[in-house]
Amino acid sequence: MKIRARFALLALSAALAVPAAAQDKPIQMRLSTTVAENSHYGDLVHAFADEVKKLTGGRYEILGFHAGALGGEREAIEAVQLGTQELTLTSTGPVPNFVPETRILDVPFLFRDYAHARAVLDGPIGQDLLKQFDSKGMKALGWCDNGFRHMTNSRRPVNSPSDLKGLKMRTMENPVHIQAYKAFGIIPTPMAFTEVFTALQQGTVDGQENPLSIIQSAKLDQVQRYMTLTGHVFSPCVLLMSKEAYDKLSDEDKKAFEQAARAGIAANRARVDKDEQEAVAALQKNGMQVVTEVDKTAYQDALAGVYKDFAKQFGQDKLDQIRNYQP
Ligand code: EAX
Repeated sequence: MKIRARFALLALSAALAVPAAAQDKPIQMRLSTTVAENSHYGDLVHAFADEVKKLTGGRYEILGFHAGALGGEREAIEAVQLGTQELTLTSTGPVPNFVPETRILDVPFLFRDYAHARAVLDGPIGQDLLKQFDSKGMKALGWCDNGFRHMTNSRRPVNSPSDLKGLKMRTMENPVHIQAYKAFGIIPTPMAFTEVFTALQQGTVDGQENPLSIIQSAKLDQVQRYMTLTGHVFSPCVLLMSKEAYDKLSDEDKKAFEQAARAGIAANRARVDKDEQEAVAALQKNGMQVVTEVDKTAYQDALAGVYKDFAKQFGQDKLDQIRNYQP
């Protein structure tokens, strides 16, 4: 009897200890990117994690996995959709394969500058697109900047669109980009970003296109000699959370995560602004030859045929709504 009583007491104290310990231990959530930690993606992850911690009194802990440690963007979106991973920060590259409505954002020369892109994404058009993720098992917490993409290659300086002809270029796994870039005369080779450095190094492809923030943080200047500031397309990023994980949050915590996302996005955009100021000089210093004077109308003209098709696909009115958007 005595032993039993002591056992019961032990069991009782153990049972009491469990909830207390569980309360102290934060709930951990994984947030992956394919981009180096020291980047506009890493800055978002850090600011988001800090705010989540602060706003939830440390009840949630965001663990950042950078540089493709958990795999490529397509795999990460799949994992978030399935609920086996809580969060990912991704470019729109593979997103249209999950949420086709977002394809319109990947149309080349749709956005004039950062102010225009940010206004559209933060305004009703962008917010409406975020809602389209709900029915696909994801909660999209906000649009951020990857940046305006530029062409790089290891073969020759690109002074006009005709210099792109025949270049084998890695593209994102994005149907809109692939269709448009074919019209430039390049040979598109879609692949995950996690494979790009090696593919460039080994000469599997001649070139690629990405924003300055990516070219610099991924050290692509080590494997690419030529860059042309084509700015041919704006590349958004999006912070995605598993709908399952999001729905488990209390209303108050949902608000905390959304506020933390806004802080993350502000950090992301501030870093992009800084990179836009500094990256070209840094890349030149590392030996890249950069064509800075670019006749953008020549590149737009090369896409005239594709634009006709985009107008059919997306509706000219929808494209104009974005082009002419005034906040
Ligand atoms: O999300 O795949 C790409 O080129 C993206 O720009 C990059 O991974 C950042």
